[in-house]
Amino acid sequence: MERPNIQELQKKAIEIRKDILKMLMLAGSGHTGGSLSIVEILIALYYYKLRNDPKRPDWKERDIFLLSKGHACPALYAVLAHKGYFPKEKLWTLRKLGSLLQGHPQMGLAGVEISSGSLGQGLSIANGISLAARLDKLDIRIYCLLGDGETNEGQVWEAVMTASHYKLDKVCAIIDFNKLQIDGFCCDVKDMGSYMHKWKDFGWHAIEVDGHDFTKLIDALDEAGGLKGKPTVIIAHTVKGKGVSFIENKVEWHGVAPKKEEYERAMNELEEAYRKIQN
Ligand SMILES: Cc1ncc(C[n+]2csc(CCOP(=O)(O)OP(=O)(O)O)c2C)c(N)n1
Repeated sequence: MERPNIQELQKKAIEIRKDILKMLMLAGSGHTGGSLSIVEILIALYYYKLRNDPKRPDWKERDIFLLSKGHACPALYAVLAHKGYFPKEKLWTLRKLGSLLQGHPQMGLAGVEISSGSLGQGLSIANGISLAARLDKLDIRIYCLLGDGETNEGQVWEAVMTASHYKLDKVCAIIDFNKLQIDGFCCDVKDMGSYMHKWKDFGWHAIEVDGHDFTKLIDALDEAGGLKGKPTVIIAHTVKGKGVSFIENKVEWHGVAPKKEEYERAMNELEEAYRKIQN
């Protein structure tokens, strides 16, 4: 697979962040911090690793992406629109009555594989899809993005054991390790200790990367793709609210949208960052 131009991906990340903030500002509610932290992960998947075709969202041989931390769907919607799954204008209908772009993803919107938002379920679904694909002799990969707070859910660990028991080497979990969750730092809410040790002890291949570094993400996805006999987890260190100084690492920005004036400040910062990439 040809490696993408990293500078182009970095520019795309800024365009996506701008759209996420516009969607949220227009909606007047939604999850800002956890959407901004997953932008590079989504771009590395959709602009490099995933075998997909926006014109044929139901194509049987497509790779599957599951957003288990469904509340971060503004990021997914923006990436799907940029890829051409649906027209970009739809983004501005986020959370509006009658829109398919609700505050948590629902099936029916092109590119959305599962309805999610009730945390903890995505990895179990990834396992089910992988087992079914094995029966159907379909050579597809399944990627599941989870929040670090989400991994407090017991169901996640049932799925972790199931994936290693059945040697589901087509399953790749990615943890958005931004260290924050809804009401504080993850280590204060429920300290999980070392993620690397936990996942490895459960029989997974574990890789730790900077989740905003495209080169590292792409390498990790390639490493996961080549591994046989066990599932892979990519523990991606990220910053909640990444890209906007006054949103970064602030728990208050978990579930609120920017107001007009905050939106404009954020746009200025992102446009400045875009200029720096170009020069
Ligand atoms: C089963 C379930 N319990 C509680 C919630 C409420 N909730 C929404 S987001 C969130 C925090 C999740 O933290 P994390 O996975 O780290 O997401 P991030 O901080 O990256 O947004 C919680 C507890 C939920 N959506 N589902």
